[in-house]
Amino acid sequence: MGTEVVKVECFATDCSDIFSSGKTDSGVYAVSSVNGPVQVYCDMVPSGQNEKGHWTVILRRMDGEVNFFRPWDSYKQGFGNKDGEYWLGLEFIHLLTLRNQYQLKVDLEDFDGAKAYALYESFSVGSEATGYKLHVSGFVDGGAGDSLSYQHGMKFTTFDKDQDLWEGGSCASKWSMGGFWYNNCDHTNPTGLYYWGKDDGTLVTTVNWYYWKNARKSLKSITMKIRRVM
Ligand SMILES: [Ca+2]
Repeated sequence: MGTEVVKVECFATDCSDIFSSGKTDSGVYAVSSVNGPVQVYCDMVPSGQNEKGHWTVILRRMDGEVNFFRPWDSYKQGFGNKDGEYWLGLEFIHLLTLRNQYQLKVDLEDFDGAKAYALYESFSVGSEATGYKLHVSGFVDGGAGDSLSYQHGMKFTTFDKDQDLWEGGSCASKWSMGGFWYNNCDHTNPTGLYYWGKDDGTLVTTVNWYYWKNARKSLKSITMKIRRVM
């Protein structure tokens, strides 16, 4: 990991504001929240012509450095390293998507170097009173297939707070996975167990995105990032 560089932009609500202020390099920035500054990683790299970056990263797995098998409070508040692996926090994500409309992009890379993405034109997270319910729609295929719509409308579940539809208990607890919007249980689990290499595509616990390979193939990296619809 490189040295973390924090650039405080207290007026900014997200990476779109950071970008608009003229800071066009990817990196860790501080944005404002009701509880003071929050550090986020801003991905400013455009993914196509006529497109600017300014994505606010909400989840990133890339090397297994951070333990994601954590309780409800951790997922509510956020954890990890903003220049490495982290989860931004449900409360902050909820407040962001409450104030503005966002789209979601999920970037994937496997251990063979292949890349793909999935885009959702609309993304929001409800309040804690709703169970931080996931709203995701408007899938656009970037080669990855749609592994998230199955979990649309689901409440958030951790090993110590079961709000999923699996009757045998909590999906997170059963499979030693991190918190996520589980249904019965999932077609993707970005907070699953990190495997440092290839596997046979059958382990449900690996960080995976089922419809990319039609298999539970362990991913090298997965990034979930959101961008305000301007
Ligand atoms: Ca359950």
